[in-house]
Amino acid sequence: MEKILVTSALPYANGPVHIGHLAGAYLPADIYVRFNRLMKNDVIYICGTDEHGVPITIRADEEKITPKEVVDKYHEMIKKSFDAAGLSFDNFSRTTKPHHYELSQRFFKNLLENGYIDTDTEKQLYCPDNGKFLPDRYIEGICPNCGYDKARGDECPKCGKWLEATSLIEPRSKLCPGGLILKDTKHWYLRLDKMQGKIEAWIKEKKWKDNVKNFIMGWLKEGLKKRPITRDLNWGVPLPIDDKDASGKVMYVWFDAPIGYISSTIEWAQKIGKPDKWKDYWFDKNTKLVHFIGKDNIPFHAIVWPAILMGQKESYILPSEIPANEHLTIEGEKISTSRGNMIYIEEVVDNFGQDYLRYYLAVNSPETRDTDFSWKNFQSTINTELINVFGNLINRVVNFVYNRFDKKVPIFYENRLTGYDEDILDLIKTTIRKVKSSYSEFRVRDVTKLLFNLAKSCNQYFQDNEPWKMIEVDKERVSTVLNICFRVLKALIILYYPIIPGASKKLFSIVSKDDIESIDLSKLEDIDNFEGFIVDKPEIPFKKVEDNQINRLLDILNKRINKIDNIMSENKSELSEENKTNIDFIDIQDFSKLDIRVGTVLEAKEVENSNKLIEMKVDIGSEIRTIIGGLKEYYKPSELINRKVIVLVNLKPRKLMGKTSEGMVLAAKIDGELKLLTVEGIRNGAKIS
Ligand code: B3M
Ligand code: ZN
Repeated sequence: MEKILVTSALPYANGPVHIGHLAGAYLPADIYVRFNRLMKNDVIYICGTDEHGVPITIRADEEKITPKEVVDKYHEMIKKSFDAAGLSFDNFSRTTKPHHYELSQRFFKNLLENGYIDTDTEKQLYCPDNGKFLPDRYIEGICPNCGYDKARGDECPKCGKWLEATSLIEPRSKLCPGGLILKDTKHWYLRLDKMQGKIEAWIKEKKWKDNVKNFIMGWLKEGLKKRPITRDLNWGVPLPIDDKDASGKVMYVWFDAPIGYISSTIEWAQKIGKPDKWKDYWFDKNTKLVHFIGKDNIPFHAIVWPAILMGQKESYILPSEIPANEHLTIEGEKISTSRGNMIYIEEVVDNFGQDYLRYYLAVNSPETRDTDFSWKNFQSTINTELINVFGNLINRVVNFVYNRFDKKVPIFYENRLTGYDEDILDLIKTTIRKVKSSYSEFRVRDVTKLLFNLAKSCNQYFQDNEPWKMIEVDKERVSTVLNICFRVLKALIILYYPIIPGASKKLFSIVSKDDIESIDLSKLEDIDNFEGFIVDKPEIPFKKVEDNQINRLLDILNKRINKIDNIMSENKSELSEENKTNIDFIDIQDFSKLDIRVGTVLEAKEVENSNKLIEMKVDIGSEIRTIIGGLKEYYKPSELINRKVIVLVNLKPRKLMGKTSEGMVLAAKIDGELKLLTVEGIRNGAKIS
């Protein structure tokens, strides 16, 4: 029996989670955990929300609430979404719990006393306007590595490089328009440089996925450098030291967050009434520690976190495996909460239940490369694999036994086996073996392929044997065929359990009187003959995914993205919360590109065959422009004439309903009402700046 401690990255409690999160670090972990529970391994699954750091304070600023209110709100929301997806954590904690603070402070002290933390004074970016050192997430600039102009102060979202804010070219504040200056500040540093040798030696023996190993090797080759692990912020774990310079500073979120894996385990032990039980995992060299993460989190888990553990006084175990997944895209495009290109977990679960979501994300697991979630493909995958193949197999096999064999799994005539029968029996055995190794090596996509193949082969076997015909001719033969089909069903139902636990649990009643969770998969190498077993006719938990459901969901997604080439009535205020809050700052230079002027509407008429557009002639001082706008729902043409308006005059001319529009009249929209912007007492042609 193996002892396994599984974790999923602690999601920041700064916003809802979506299917991209699920596919990356959560579903693969839950599948692995459920598999190991069936193997009767000693496995616990630990997680919680990451409640510190600048992502939280940024969100608090945006929502105009306190950081505490932010984390309370999103902790609950995230937990609910994870429940909806069927994630079976043994404990789901929070990094704002008092015992987490204590533990993090103990970790810090140990490192300090062991010489792995020291202080340094460095110049950091300071905002004179609000009198503060700016946390790196509040800073943006050009990536020194790849030139991307929206690199963040901590990392570049484009090339993935971990950055220091001071290394950004032309750094700017996300909060203030004013410039930043460099100023001395004292911070505490983790001496990764002192740990290079230890880490190298430890990593050498690891057989990790290429994406993880390559990343780390790159870092090690550059040479590890000491990293500041404190921040000028008032939200986080206070430093456990008596030093006037420590005030106003807290631990860097990436220092305390992984310690959350331990504090959540401690909480679990307390909850089950065995307060010391966490030590059985964290201090036992035989524990396999498996961290499921998204690829962005590799450096922290493969280098910084092990270093923190190595520098302790107690001997904690180190990560054994770090399965890091690539990204999920949606409808071929990068997931982006600010653009609205994402799908919430509940959107899928509320419409189709958790099993379909889990199944599709398992088939499409971004294990070795980015994979895509597309609604149409979701529909065809579910309808083909779960309905037409697996569901159909269950139906026809169960119905046949019900109607022709008096609800009993029929007799297996061993001395009459054909080569075909033996092939299927073999396939059951090899599938069981291969599925087990795929699950234990984090290859869930392979599992789905193996199981689909077994179901398909069995369908074909049923078909080829024509039991509905043969039953009149040779009942013994048909009896054997159906017996074998039943073994396949049993194998499929058990082996699918980690992926679609809800469906498997229900379906298991067809082939057993026990609970599926009582199976010991480690002992299962074949499916025994269970002839005579009385079959329970189940309600098949699979319903076809219909076109209208998919079209509606596609529509919702598209509306959210609001791709629609907007005429002037584009309505930002109706967009989702994210659009309101994730401000994409521009420079004054960007703004000055807009040529906006005062004008007067001289003529206005409806555009033929359009239920939105009105064509106007607008005097902008120097000339008269034809401008077409989506105003019909809000204004009669006659109401527009003689109005003073604000016109964007250097917008590229566009064709709308066959007519060219030479500019845009500005308007504001709120609560479904649109109002033209207007001015008084300013001459046409006056430039707005
Ligand atoms: N909260 C980053 C993330 O959610 C971070 C993970 C912490 S794991 C200890 O991607
Ligand atoms: Zn970059």
